[in-house]
Amino acid sequence: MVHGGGLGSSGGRKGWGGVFDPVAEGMSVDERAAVQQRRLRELVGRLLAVGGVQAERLRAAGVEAGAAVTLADLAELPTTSKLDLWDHYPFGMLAVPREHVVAVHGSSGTGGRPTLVAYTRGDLELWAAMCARALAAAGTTPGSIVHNAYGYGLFTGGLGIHQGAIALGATVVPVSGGFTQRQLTLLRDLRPDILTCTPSYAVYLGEALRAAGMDRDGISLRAGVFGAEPWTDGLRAQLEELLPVKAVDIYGLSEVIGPGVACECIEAQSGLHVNEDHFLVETLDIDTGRPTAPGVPGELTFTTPTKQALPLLRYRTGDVASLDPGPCACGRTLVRMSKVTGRVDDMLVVRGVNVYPSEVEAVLLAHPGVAPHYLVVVDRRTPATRLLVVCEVDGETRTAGAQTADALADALLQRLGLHAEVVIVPPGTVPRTEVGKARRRVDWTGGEPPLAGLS
Ligand code: DLL
Repeated sequence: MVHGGGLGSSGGRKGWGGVFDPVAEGMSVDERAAVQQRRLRELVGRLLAVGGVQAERLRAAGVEAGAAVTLADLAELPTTSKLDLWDHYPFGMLAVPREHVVAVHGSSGTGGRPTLVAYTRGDLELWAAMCARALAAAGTTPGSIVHNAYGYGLFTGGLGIHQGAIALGATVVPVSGGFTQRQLTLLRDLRPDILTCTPSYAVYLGEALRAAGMDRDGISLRAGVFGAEPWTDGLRAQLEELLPVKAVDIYGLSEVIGPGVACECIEAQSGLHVNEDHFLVETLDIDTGRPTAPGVPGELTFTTPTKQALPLLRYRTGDVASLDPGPCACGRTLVRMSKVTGRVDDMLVVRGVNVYPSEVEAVLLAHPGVAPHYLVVVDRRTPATRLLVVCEVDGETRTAGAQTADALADALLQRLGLHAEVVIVPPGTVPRTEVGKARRRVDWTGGEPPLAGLS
């Protein structure tokens, strides 16, 4: 199945310096704008023809079939958000008959309402090409061996990178997450050159390799493609020390396609090239909703004109970053986004799992004796992020302290799919908010504990 001009006008195979799609990734800004405008117009026409919430919003904004929408009009078009996907869960926003969907994926941590996304065969091809671009940007070649330790399953990380490695012609080792001893054996025996996983798991693996006595020079890896959670340049330095890799950042989200929306190049390691021929990117001012200028942080917002099953117009991601249209040492002309610097809502990403403080609250308050005073502490002092849930309980429950903490930890694991350490504190310990919004979460990046008694 073809996407507009195809996945790559070059046929999408290896080109200059290991670039997967030299034509698409290196075209002039004007040429790309022409491609984007054509695709945007097709998308608007398609959404109007299919009907549904996006069509209603377009019509309400005065856009009818046949409208000569230009790129300059993008900022005036209606937006979409996670709420729309939840409201139309599971298949209410499909732009194709359900039978054309060959796979579904989704994101974790949303409790009873997973964010479910759907792919046609063509969407899977597009996704594979996007991940192949990202892997190639990290120095992966058709002869590479990719140790893929992103989780396989509903999460997009494992299967997205898997298909991308195959599209590139590399050898993929679908090791998925966990079973670290087995991972060490495979790293030793298969001698992969590329590691793909979350940055926190990369630290874990690196430390396990060290503990197993494998010396750094004996490790075959030379690049790591790390994403699915926020990480800093400080962690990049630590990772490059721990493992013999150049570490690059890969960004994506299920709603847009999964991994492969943007990736750093190994030449510059400085900003993530957005595959903007397929994912039109804007950064929106959080207060006004208007596009911010290059270099000014705003909410990353993507339009996916070539996706078939679930095309989204101006999807507001909640992730904050800035854009840099300037030239890059690698020769790609694709705009670069900064690392994600934060979220507009209070969603946390802990070890690759999305956590909403509101879900933590739901679990806590479902337990008799737990008071509505809690604090979610994300301990980021070390790369192996810990999630601490501090809560108060009434006197009677307090005598059952350890049992309550264990029961809550179990319930949180069930709901979030993530291990949290529950700390029960005496009544009155968690700070109260008298004015403005309650502060339910704290990022502990160093210094004194945010609450007495935490360690
Ligand atoms: O995390 C897709 C992915 C898989 C990206 C593997 C990269 C590698 P979701 O589970 O839907 O999809 O979570 C998406 O994770 O909105 C961000 O908040 C966060 N995120 C993803 N990549 C990065 C990154 C995948 N490189 C949510 N830096 C996004 C910071 C990231 N945050």
